[in-house]
Amino acid sequence: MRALATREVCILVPENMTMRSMQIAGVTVLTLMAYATVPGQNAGVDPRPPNGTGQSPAFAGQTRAPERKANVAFTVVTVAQALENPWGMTFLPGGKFLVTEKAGRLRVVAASGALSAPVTGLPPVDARGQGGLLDVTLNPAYASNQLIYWSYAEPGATDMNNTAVARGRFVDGATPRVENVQVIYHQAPAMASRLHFGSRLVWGRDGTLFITQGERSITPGRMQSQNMDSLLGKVVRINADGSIPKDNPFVGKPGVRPEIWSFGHRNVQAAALHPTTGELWEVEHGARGGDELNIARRGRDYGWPTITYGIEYSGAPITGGITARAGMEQPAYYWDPVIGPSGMAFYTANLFPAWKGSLFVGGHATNDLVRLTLEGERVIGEERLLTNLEPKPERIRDVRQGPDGAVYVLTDSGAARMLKLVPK
Ligand SMILES: [Ca+2]
Repeated sequence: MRALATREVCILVPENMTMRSMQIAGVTVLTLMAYATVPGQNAGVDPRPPNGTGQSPAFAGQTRAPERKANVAFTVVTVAQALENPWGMTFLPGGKFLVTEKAGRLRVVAASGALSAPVTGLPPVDARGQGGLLDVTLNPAYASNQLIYWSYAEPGATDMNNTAVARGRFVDGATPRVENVQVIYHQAPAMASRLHFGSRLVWGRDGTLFITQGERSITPGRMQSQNMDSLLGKVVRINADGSIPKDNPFVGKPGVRPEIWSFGHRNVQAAALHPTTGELWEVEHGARGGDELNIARRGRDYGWPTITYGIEYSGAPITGGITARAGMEQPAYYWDPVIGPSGMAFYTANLFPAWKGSLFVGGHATNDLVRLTLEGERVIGEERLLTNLEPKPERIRDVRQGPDGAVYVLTDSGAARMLKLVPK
């Protein structure tokens, strides 16, 4: 069978049945469509068939939201180029940027686009595979304390490594540096894996820091996503100095790591605070057909690897192909086929009125920028932007709203760019 997709419906027709043979058989495509529409499941913006055959969304609109274009005319400005696999970015007061490069370099990008020499003073990173220098963020009181925080793959003994978070006082200048560096968080246990490090750093409104992580992909790591004495496959919440907030959900529970905020996650590389509710929203890399948008709520179980949409990347079913279980959270939305989510940002500025309230998600696998239209906690529309990026489509690694209201995007390659979307 193959999927025949349009903007509205997705139907299955026998592999050997062509449009012409359908017409000869006296069956019009439109008639087929009328009978084959799955209630609540549109074709969505992605014409490819789903990987998870025989799986149904838990509620209408949980996947393949209809295309909803904002028809915004924008110009793509190259802010900086010659970045080597940039991963995360943040905005310094005064118009400069901090940008991480996966290989282990943190750079200051001037408003002119000029790249600084690498910031000195960072601890070593393990840049193999998906590891490296990952996200970067400013302390909420940066203006008075100049503290910056970054996440990275921390090398350990022999082949071992783990996600870690460090902080230090940033000193700008001809040779920028960080001082008084402290590693305030180590994901434990370390594993011998080059995959699934997460990670994004997001400040809660109360000044606590959420760290999104992965489960290291290998089976012994994956199976710890549901183990509460392990930090693998967890979103954790710490104070700005690395101590544990007293109101974390599992503080004082024997056998449970007190850092844990939520669990059952796979590999969370996109996260942002919802601008109205202040809750942590995240998009995680799922199985083949199981990228998920979740609202990571305190103490909740997001199901991995017990439940998931999609299949193993090898093609095999995952734990029997179960997509739902009591006590486990359903994603607010999922993509099958996947987008390879990278960074994300809620758009709240006035520069693009038609985008206000949208959620942008980087498509690392689809070479585009995903724009979701939200209605409360539901996705009601999807649009793909930057699909025709000049001179060629590029992987999108991060997306942020700038202080100027523009949408900033990092592409990902050995010669990548920081782009800025501004009104035409
Ligand atoms: Ca899940």
